[in-house]
Amino acid sequence: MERREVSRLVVISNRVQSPKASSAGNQGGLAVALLAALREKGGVWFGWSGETVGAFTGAIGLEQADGVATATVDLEPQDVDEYYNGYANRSLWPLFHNRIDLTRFERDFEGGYLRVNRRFATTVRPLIGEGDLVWVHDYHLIPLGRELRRLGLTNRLGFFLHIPWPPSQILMSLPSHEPLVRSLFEYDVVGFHTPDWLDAFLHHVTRHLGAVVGEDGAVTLGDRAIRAIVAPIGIDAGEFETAARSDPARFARDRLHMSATGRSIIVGVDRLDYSKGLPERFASYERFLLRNPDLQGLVLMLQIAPPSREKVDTYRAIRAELDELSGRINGEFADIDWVPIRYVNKGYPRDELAGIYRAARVALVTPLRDGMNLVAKEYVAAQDPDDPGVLILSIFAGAAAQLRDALLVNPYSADEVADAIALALGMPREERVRRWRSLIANIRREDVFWWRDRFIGALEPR
Ligand code: GDG
Repeated sequence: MERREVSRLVVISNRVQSPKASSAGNQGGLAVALLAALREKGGVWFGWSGETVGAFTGAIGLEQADGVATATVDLEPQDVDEYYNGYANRSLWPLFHNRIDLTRFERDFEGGYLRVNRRFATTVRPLIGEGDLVWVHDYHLIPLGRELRRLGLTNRLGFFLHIPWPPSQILMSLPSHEPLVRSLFEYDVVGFHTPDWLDAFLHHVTRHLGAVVGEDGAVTLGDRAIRAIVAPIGIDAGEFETAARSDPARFARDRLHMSATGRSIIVGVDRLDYSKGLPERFASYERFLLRNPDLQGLVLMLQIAPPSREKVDTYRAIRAELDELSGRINGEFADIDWVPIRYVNKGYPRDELAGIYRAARVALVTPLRDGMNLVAKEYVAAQDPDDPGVLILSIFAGAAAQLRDALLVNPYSADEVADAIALALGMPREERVRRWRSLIANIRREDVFWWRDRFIGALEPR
């Protein structure tokens, strides 16, 4: 057998992004970066196909496109209910976003989560060669490392959490939180977006599990020592800056400008998710309109919010709440030739999205809690360097740790956000340019390739 000079990369995540989507321009930055790494190093991306079958078989669907191999597996409907819609999106997601009020704890969910993690491990195990680096993504697959170790895997194993790490008192309301957290010690490297999420993790494992942080930064629990690192994800800034100058972007921007008839556009783009602070955002905008009657009729807010996770009741509830709220605000303020909020429940191709960002004088990125938030970075990258818009950013988005020159706000305070909107709309060009230059410098430097290399650099054997 041919000896491998360099280690291959095996990426494992809940869902796999098909390399075919990249030619259609539908790929997010994460997929672009991981596919590029897979292309360079060779290897495979493994995950759920998104399809269901009557009974789990473990049969792998292999695809090879554009120099990258993807391997997918179908799940049973019960797996999807308990693992994906259940434990991942009704237990872990709300809890890790501090929404204990929306969190459901069910033994069946946990059972399904562990079962699917075991199924993933057994299915992907034969695809992993000696010396391959294995990089597991996100909250769906926390115990996967442990399941792979149980099957005898000794490779370097890394885990990256894309969402926040919760405070201990919240985490501890999760039944079986302890084995879940302990399972992270089966990895070699565990990564978070920000120092805050890392600190919360370190606090928990040292205070509640007796782990010890060594001088070299290694975190030891029992006979396992791991490295816990900060690696903030970025975007493919170059690609997005180019997209913003493309024909489809220009077309979308012109269409929006024409329909706005000279009004200043305030944009929001979010998956329809309760963590994104959309009702609070609408209420802040309403406060701004009330406080600035002279500006009524001169601004409009465009909120793009493609629905997500519609099988989960809390997502249906937030959708109904926003329908009601946007309708009420529009009813209250609209005139024969003006509607204050355009609320759109559909997604747009990436290049058109770049044009929409560029058309907007202000972006409102006001999540109540967010691991990072890539929309903030995309908005900045899409701006015209000579006449850029202003980013209003929640202090509770991971991105606030890097984007210090945004207008940072507390999203729970309608007054504070309303003030920031007024400030942004009146901000002189010189200040907009100064802030934008500082933001774009960070976004270009700490891009998605920098993030990937930082993580893989920590994972590679030394
Ligand atoms: C999780 C974490 C972390 C949205 N609408 C459209 C569209 N989008 C794209 C955006 C952006 C992506 O979806 C959303 O990314 P975010 O980072 O804002 O949020 P999550 O989906 O919650 O992602 C988050 C991220 O993982 C990465 O680690 O930053 O904190 O929660 O790229 O552009 N894309 C298109 N049309 C739309 O209408 N094409």
